[in-house]
Amino acid sequence: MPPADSVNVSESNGLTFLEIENSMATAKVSLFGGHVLSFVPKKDNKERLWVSPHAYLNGERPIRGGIPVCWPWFSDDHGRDKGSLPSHGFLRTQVWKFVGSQETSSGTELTLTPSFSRAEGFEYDCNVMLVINVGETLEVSLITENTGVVPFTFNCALHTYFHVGHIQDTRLDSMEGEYKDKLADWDIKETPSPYTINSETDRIHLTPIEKATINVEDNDFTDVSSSGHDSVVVWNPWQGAASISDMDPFGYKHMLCVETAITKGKSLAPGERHVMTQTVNPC
Ligand code: TA6
Repeated sequence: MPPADSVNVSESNGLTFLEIENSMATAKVSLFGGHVLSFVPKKDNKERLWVSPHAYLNGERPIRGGIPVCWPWFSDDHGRDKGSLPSHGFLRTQVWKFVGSQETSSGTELTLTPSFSRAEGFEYDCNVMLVINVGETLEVSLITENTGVVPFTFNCALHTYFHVGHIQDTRLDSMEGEYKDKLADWDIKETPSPYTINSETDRIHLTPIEKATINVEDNDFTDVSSSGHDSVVVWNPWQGAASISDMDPFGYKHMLCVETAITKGKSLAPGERHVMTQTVNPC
């Protein structure tokens, strides 16, 4: 089936991109990684996602920015020696298939599926789909279905890099409960209020917060709604960005990761299906 009228397929540096333009928004998706790179609502024409100017857009490395898809494990939590398997799983470094697209009353819906979902570290039969709706909001659903005969457990994240004018003018509202602090040996701490970012931050919030608001310069800018998750991850490398080869030393000033995630392990029985969704809602 040809793509919907609002979808244009382009190639660059060996990668295939889907460019979406409808009456509500524009967006760009890379088939490498099944990765959303851009979402600009027409309501204010402001880019909501951040992609590093030094991101590898040639398939050599995962893309730094946009919405990386982490699956079937988060970070190095794969039960093997650290570094023996790719961080954040094996979906963000493979070429996905474009299953189809359609115009809906709420925008343009795209469906992608990875080329493979069974690999070292996760040897189970399953179907994985990413359903992306580009409209007044950007809605991304990661669907995992157990098609095998034994149960399995997985973790995942929609590791979204949001574009912010300046991190020092940014606040994250409506966060609550406890978080595990990766930078303090996973100590459990209470979520700060107000939630501002003033230094390197790498936190797994253990309460499945359904809606957080990114507030930039004292204005609600973007609501981040989540469902089907058990955690929300907040990350900014701060000056550690200098040691990340695909970020520039000051890149941390313009991004904030707010990630809809499963980090506590979701078990799926044969035939069961799980949907985790993140909705980016411009305020
Ligand atoms: O989501 C936070 C995190 O797991 C951090 O610990 C951090 O290093 C980041 O993701 C980026 O990971 P990456 O493998 O893309 O460099």
